[in-house]
Amino acid sequence: MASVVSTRRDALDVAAVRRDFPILRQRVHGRPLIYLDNAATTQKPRVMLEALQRYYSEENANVHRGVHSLSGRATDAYDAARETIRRFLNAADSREIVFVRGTTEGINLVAQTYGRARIGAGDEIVLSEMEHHSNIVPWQILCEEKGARLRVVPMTDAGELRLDEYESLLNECTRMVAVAHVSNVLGTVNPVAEIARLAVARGIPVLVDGAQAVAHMPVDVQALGCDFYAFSGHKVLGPTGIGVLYGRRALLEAMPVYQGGGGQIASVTFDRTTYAALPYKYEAGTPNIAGVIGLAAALDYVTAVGLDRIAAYERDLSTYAASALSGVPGLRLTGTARERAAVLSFVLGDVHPHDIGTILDREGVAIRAGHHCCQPLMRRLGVPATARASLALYNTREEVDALVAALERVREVFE
Ligand code: C6P
Repeated sequence: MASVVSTRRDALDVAAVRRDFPILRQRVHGRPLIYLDNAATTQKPRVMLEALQRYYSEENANVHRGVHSLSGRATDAYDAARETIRRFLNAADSREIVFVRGTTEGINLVAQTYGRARIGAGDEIVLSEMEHHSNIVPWQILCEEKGARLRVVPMTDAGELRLDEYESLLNECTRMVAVAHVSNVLGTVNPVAEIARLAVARGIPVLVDGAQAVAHMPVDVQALGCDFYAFSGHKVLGPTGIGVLYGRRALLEAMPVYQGGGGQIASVTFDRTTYAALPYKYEAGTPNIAGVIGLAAALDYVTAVGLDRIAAYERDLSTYAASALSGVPGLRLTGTARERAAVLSFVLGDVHPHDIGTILDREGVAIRAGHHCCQPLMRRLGVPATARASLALYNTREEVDALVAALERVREVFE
């Protein structure tokens, strides 16, 4: 369990949290590591690492297959993890939780199953201008195959979706709305409950890309009213290679299968295959058992710390960071929406973001530079790339100060 000992009403004890993350003790180029690349992937708490170690050293066996004790124990842990994830998302039923490799696969699954069955020539899929390639390309592949087309919700210069424009894009041809919960570049928290309400009222299903939300705020898929919600384990303190697709049960029941293979069938003859019940119908092949168990441990950890508390802590830290960064001469933040998560993208004069990233690395500060898999958004912003600092529950004001000091070094180099 998390070593964070305090009641849920207390503020987050960041020093205690930091002790739970062994990697944060290391030095890079002789300086303490300041890890501000959490939107790319988060660091892992000891309890998660121990869960992986325990699984492989004490419980390793295939699930839902063996009659032996070890397989029974692995199966119990695997099934219990699904229930942990159901609770984490407040899904109505654990059969609505499908394990996938990550957000990307979750979205591809919906495009290739629901999309291929229900979307045809002349139909429209509504996305937003700030989507990650993972929530564009799978739909584009589908559009090319079916003769459907993408419609794009524009945003304001501050990085807020134009809900009036969104509503006017919904029509009798709209077959899907797919939108990010939180932008990985702008930090914008989109009003997905409102977006879902407007679509669902017209009978249009809504997929939410939750990659950048789940580690930073409580997520309740029933309250959001969405039909699908996808996220990646590695962005919420869990392992890589595991993710979750939540799907509303009636839709998952009706959709065709995704991949075929062992574990997802009811019976097979050379003439015909019938499929297993939910969620196994979508989970062909030996699953990522260790990943699932590690993910459940990670979610238990963030739940123990408290997502409300994490959200409040990160809001405060993000406000501090935005104000500190704004004080750096020549620095311009891209993304100033009113509702924002702790993602801060910026440009600094005409210094290339890759040069910023490289110089910051020499100071021990890890950020990301590039297009962040959002090339259409970069075009909208009128820049080829940005530098991005993305914060998590273990980051501190001192680390933000170190980022600002390191940016001063960048300015000195380029003056
Ligand atoms: N964004 C970033 O540095 P995967 O690769 O499947 O775990 O997640 C894809 C993905 C989907 N949607 C959003 C909003 C995302 O931010 C990401 C991953 C990382 O911003 C890597 S490009």
